[in-house]
Amino acid sequence: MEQKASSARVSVSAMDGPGSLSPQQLVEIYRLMVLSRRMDDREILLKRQQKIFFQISGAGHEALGLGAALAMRPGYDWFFPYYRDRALCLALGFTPADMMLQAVGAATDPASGGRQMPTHWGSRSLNIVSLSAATSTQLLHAVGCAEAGRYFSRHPEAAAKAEGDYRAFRDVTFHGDEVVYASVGEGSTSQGEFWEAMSTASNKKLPVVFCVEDNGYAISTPVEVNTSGGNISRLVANFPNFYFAEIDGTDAEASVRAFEAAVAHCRAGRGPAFVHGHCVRPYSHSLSDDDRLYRSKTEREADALRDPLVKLRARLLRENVLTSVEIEALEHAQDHEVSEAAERALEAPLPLVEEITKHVYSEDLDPTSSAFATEQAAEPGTVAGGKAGSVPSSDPRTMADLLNACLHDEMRRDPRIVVFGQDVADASREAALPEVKGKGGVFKLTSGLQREFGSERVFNSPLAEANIVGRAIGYSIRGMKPVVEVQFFDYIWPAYHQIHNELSLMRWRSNGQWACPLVIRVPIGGYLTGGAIYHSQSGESLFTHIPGLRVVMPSNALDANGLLRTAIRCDDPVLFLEHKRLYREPYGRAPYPGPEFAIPFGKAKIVRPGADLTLVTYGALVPRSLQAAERAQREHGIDVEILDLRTLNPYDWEAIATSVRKTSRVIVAHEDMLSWGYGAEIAARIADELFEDLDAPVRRVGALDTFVAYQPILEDAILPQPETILKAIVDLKAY
Ligand SMILES: Cc1ncc(C[n+]2csc(CCOP(=O)(O)OP(=O)(O)O)c2C)c(N)n1
Ligand SMILES: [Mg+2]
Repeated sequence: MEQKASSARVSVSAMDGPGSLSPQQLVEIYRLMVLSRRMDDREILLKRQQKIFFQISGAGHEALGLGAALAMRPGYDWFFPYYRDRALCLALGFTPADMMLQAVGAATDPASGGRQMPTHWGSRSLNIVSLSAATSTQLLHAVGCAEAGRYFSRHPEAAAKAEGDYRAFRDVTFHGDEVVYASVGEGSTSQGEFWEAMSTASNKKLPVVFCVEDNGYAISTPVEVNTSGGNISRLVANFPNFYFAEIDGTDAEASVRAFEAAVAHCRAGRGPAFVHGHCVRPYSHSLSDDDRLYRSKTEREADALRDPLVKLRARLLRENVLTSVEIEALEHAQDHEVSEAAERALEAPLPLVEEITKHVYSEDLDPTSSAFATEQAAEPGTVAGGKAGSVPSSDPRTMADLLNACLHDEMRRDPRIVVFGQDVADASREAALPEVKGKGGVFKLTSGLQREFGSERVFNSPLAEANIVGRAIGYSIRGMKPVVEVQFFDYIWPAYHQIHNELSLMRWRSNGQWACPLVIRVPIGGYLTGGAIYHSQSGESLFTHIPGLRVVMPSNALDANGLLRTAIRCDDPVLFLEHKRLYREPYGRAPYPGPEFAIPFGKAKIVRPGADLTLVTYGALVPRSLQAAERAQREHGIDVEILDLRTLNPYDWEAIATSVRKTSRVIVAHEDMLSWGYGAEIAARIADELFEDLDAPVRRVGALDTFVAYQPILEDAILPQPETILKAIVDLKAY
């Protein structure tokens, strides 16, 4: 990124002692304020001329952003700002030209290449992490980022580059005392993610400076509606380990002082900081809003008097720092710079339509490639990589065993892996470890990991799913590989926002600058006899519908082991769905295949070859389909070919097409509800692309369109059974 002298930061160390900024510093702050405001004004003009397509201003927030920028170190500290932080970004080194390129949506927009709205900052060289429009989500990323920084400072060997997996493309930088900045508006403090982030930062004494830019409104909703009692500082005051400052956020000097103290507290390792700045919003929320519709004239006029620009200008004149002629000259110079930036941006090349799908997934490491095809027979006598006392590989092992073995193997191989989630540790209170067996997850999948790798690498999270995924995003931004667990698929929904809007989008929206390769392991599915609604849900299509996310669902122990290894080593975010009913099933047990066994994504397995009909399925319906197919053969002479997809995104279209061309009849079967389920997409594509090869309509088998009930006779009737599948086979063959 171009570094312009005019956007350079003022050195904090050069300040003239406590309580006073030097005249030179005041002038530089004023210059950056004017530059920021004029950028907003020019964008507003361009929007009215329909040359850009969106505008939201940082007006009134400049003093806060500049205070933070001046107290921190660009390219050294980390930044998770929000859309009003224009002045902060200018002071960090994001240039007016960069901002104008964002506004026009140019190919050379450094934050997103024209994919995101303006003011959705992002810069690798400045450690400004790509932000979304979703309020407060980034606060959890900031927390994970701080945790990762601490981890690398304690385990510098983990930062080493390694070939053969995602680490080849995820460079790590750390200093040991870096501070993380994270800001939001006061309205956004109503989000649960704000409280989750504050809570974890406090609990773990993390070096995160939270900045609440309180302009009194969230679009048209005033602060007292969002915040009980109208003041967020009062509500957070009891969080331990924090440095707190509540300041006049329109006063540049107060802002610099508050952030200096906040950053010092964080850098010294004393805990997080909370700077609450009362500022103003002299313009409406955005160009799509008109605040005269909901704010009185008196209120708007009172705000105008507190405008940070107006105040600093008055001070410069009052203290004879600048004359009005000099101020005019300074302002004129900023106008000139803004005009130049706008002119250049309007002529900048536009993004290429052909490149629109670039960076949905990693361009560097393809998990479907032969690099991950290391399937090999188990060496007899090999000792499984599970917890102490693991048995030789000639014993058939369950899916739970081989997933646990894979986690052990990979954690030994890769020091960047951390495992966290609810109840995944053996015992959070380490003193108990010598005398207890250890929990290791409600399904025991992470058993023994904390004991072997320690509490810094394997630990319990708070009972908050967004917290787990949001922090994991922050860890992975720094180059680590979180392998987190969401305890039940039924409770993944608080994290869906993070998965859908952040995790899966990070690489695409930042035009490949940022990515979060990580693994979310999730027990899923029913057939539990008593699991009922909240322990039996499926819903995989809600995740395969998200571009950027890989979705895996193995049906047996060996596949689970090999696919989890690929999930961990690859460079994309992966949702790894583990069917609870299959964890310890006699079906699909296998010997331990060794620590290098991997299966590429997107390769289906023919679990039963056949000539008459193709059955495409996955997960718990694989053993049920096998039962149905055996009966179809025995009782009706129908020879069914069963494909186990193994990975749902990507899925193996070639295998489906080859089989359907052979049999000309196809059923897509899954445990999830029939309507809008995963099978709908596969069936539609078969109907579209293989129409000529079909001798019968494409059939689907799935659960009834209702929830899974507790009483076993109801559960049996709701979920597809071998008999349901058999009936579909017989009907379709007779068509
Ligand atoms: C999760 C989410 N919900 C709703 C919105 C729409 N929205 C954008 S900005 C905004 C108001 C934010 O107010 P505040 O946090 O006070 O910040 P300000 O804009 O006042 O600086 C809303 C509701 C959003 N971006 N994200
Ligand atoms: Mg606000």
